[in-house]
This record gives sequence, structure tokens and C-alpha cells, in this order.
Amino acid sequence: MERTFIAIKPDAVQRGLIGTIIQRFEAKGYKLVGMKFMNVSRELAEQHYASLSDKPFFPGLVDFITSSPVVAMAWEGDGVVTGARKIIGATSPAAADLGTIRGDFGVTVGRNLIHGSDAIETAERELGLWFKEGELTDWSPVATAWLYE
Ligand code: IDP
Ligand code: MG
Repeated sequence: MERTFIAIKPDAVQRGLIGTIIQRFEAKGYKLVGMKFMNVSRELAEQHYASLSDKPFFPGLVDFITSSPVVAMAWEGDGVVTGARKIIGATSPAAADLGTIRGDFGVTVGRNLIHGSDAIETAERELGLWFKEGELTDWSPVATAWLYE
């Protein structure tokens, strides 16, 4: 089954939106298989955003992600990588549709509340970066039979 990496960023944590954000993934029917509340080291932030290292906003992005705790999560489900990106919305909250997390709760791209892997290969890389062997927990929600035929 497909898995993706989701992180609730410092702005959403500080604004008291952890529960609201998790609720959207839970209510959709995805399965939580890993979660930790943590401070992010500069090393991890730089590795996570390595593909953006030449962007002008990169230093500010690393400062932001390391400024306050985040909630790092692994979610599982059929098509979860693409499905989670739909729940999250477009990168800029100004462009994100209402009904998405960024569209409903954000106003500016530098404070867009949440991260979600953009492809299956990216999800594998990011889950490997953020979670150690044994930190992900497989389990069988009773609702599975009511979510999948
Ligand atoms: P994504 O988070 O929707 O996948 P990316 O293009 O991968 O978007 O950018 C990663 C993160 O970098 C964004 O979520 C946002 O936090 C930050 N970012 C992207 N573009 C800008 C910008 O123009 N100014 C400030 N921060 C940006
Ligand atoms: Mg991205």
C-alpha cells in the first residue's frame, strides 16, 4: 500500500491547527502509520529541501522549518501521495482552492502550513529521511473493510 510523508509546519503548530489538519487526513480514510512531534535540525531541513537549495527563499525556508516544532507523519492509503496533495492544495495559499488546507488557513507562500511529498519516489526518500527503521507502525483499522471493497 502507498505511503506519503506529511509534515505540519511550525506556523500551523503555533496557530493551534494540528488537530484540524490531522482530522482531514483521518476523515478521508487514510491510515496513520507514523507520527512524531519534533524540532528539526538544520541538517535535516537542508536535506529535505535539497532540491530547492539554489532558490532565493531557501535560507529563509530552512530558518522557518527549524524555528519551532513540527509534526512529522506517515500516512498510508490507496493513491495517498496524490490524494494528500489535493487535501493540502496549491503551494501558494493565495492560489489554493477553498476546501484545501492551504486555501482555508493560509495567506502567503512562505507560511503555507503543511508539507506533502509530491511523488511516490519522493515519499520514499522523505520517509527514509524523517523516520528511522521501526518508527513506522503497521496496524489494521477496523474501518478498512468499509473503506475498500
Ligand atoms: P510544495 O510544498 O507545494 O511541494 P515546493 O515548490 O516544493 O512546494 O516548495 C517547498 C516549500 O518552499 C513550499 O511549501 C514553501 O514553504 C516554500 N516556498 C516555495 N516557494 C516559495 C517562495 O516563493 N517564497 C517563500 N517560500 C517558498
Ligand atoms: Mg515540494
